Amino acid sequence: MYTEQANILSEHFGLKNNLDSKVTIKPIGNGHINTTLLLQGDNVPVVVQKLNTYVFPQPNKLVNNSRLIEQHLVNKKQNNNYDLEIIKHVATLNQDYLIDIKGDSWRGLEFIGGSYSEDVVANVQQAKIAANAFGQFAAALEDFDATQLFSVIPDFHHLAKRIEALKEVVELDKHDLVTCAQDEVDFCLNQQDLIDELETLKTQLPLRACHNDTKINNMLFCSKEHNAKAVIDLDTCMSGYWLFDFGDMVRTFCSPEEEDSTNLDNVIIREDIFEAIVEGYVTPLQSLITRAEKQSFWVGAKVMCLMIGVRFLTDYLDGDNYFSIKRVGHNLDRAKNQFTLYRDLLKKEEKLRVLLD
Ligand code: ADP
Ligand code: GN1
Ligand code: MG
Repeated sequence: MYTEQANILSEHFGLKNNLDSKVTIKPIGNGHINTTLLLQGDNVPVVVQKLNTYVFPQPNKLVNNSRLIEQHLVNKKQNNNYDLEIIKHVATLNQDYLIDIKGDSWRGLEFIGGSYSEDVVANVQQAKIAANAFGQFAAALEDFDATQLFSVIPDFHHLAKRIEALKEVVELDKHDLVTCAQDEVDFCLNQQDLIDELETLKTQLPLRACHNDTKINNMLFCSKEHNAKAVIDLDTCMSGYWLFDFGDMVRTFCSPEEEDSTNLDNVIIREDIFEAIVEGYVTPLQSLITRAEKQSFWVGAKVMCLMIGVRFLTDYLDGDNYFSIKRVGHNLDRAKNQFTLYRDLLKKEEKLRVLLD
């Protein structure tokens, strides 16, 4: 697979010393959006990504956004104000950052070797390390002017609009699937209180430059030391509220099961992991974060567990156009999993909320 593209890309990136040099290409990671592959020729390997233009219709704007963040972090690092490695774009020999191959948009990223990503957090220590990395990333963007960023996905974390989108696909029911998910649909359409709570909160919080996709596999651990190596997947960096970044960590770190697990009895919020996220994330933000912001994290946790479930459910009913799937009903499984997690979060409110005081 992708042999032709591998040859074209390796020429653009100058990875072959001779015409008959061999290149290899293989998939890496478990991202749901782009196609991510490791390309190896005679020289250093390059991560190549076929950008998902259904999700990101203007890939040049996306690359431009990530490169602005990249440059900001490089400056920080030069001044010893950022310790992590930085995910950097690789220019082609013609100094381009996007390559068109048969209508597909490809880009190159420096491979961050000696690293691994996780899909499930193994223990408290790992949660603290990862949350701390996302906290360092957020702190480093504190003086970044987020108005420079193009809104690659407008209203990305707008719960009310996500529920409206669900209503639309339910009304259309193009694939005759609503009956397979009626309980889940009813559950989502009954969440007006959370929508209202979020809208009120937003008026009281500072807008920040956010990562917006702080799931556990969007950071890399060091293979040797098992400490944090890099925050990656900067595609959705846009202005927003830290509560969403906190919430997405809760959503993806706290469950001992993968996001698509159908073993719903095991889908729970691990309280000690929640506590580790608070400590890990807030420590680097100590001098920046407001009290209201820290308290808003509870709403962030609820919103993200529910909202990503709503998005999976919407995509299921819409015919699986957005998230990559590996089996029929995959998005419905993911949605059920997220709603289970959301319900467990609500059950544990009393114990968890105090950790944010
Ligand atoms: P998606 O947008 O589809 O989620 P990501 O940019 O998150 O794509 O990449 C998917 C996975 O590929 C990551 O979770 C990580 O495991 C791996 N990966 C991506 N970029 C790099 C890199 N530069 N170095 C090492 N691994 C990477
Ligand atoms: C997608 O790209 P990836 O796999 O890191 C999605 C996130 C969802 C996540 C659910 C651009 O993240 O918003 O929370 O799947 N990214 C985009 O796992 O929609
Ligand atoms: Mg990703």
